[in-house]
Amino acid sequence: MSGTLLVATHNAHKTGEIRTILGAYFDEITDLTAIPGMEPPVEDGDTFAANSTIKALAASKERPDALILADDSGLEVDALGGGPGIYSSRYAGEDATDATNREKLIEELAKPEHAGDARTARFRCVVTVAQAGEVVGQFDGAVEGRIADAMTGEGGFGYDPVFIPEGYDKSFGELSAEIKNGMSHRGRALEGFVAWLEKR
Ligand code: ITT
Repeated sequence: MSGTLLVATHNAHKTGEIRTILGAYFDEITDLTAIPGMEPPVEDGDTFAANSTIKALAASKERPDALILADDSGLEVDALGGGPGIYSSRYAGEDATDATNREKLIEELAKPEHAGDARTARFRCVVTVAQAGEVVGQFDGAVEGRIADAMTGEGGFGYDPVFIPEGYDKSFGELSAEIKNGMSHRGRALEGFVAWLEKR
């Protein structure tokens, strides 16, 4: 396969993982750094799928000839009623960073009202593919796991150092990129995309 894939994200970590997973299928994988003046769209959908669609269509409007792939993802924690979910990137507030989001999550689950709660959680990802202003494919993926009591590891990004995938006793921050990508929400959503590409 060949050509360029434009990933509709400002998150360089997502671009990096997507490049690692899809590198063999494209000559080039770029992201929104290739469209410097683009206003980020308002992600006001109430599902991962809706926000993923908003990002894909906004980028497709700017680059109608390009194959666009948007990724909307987040962490659902059962003890928080599925939160932060679609609000994962802003969990610690408007100026949140990956570090403040992780700290807030660990602090929240350490509160007495959550003592004894299950720490089960999952990452979800919805990938939307667009071309010429239309959605041409949508794929999702999830990985089950639990929230650690404290951060471990330096790898990955976002909530990786506090998420321990099912079947492991180490966080995504400690596990290799190869292990993470082979089982992650993003890896699984991209498997659907690859199957679609191969049929196209
Ligand atoms: P774009 O919208 O520009 O793509 P974003 O980082 O704002 O970038 P989202 O709105 O999809 O992306 O928010 C995703 C949130 O979930 C963000 O806080 C991430 O750190 C976190 N997240 C997503 N995938 C993750 C992963 O594989 N490992 C750890 N955290 C992840």
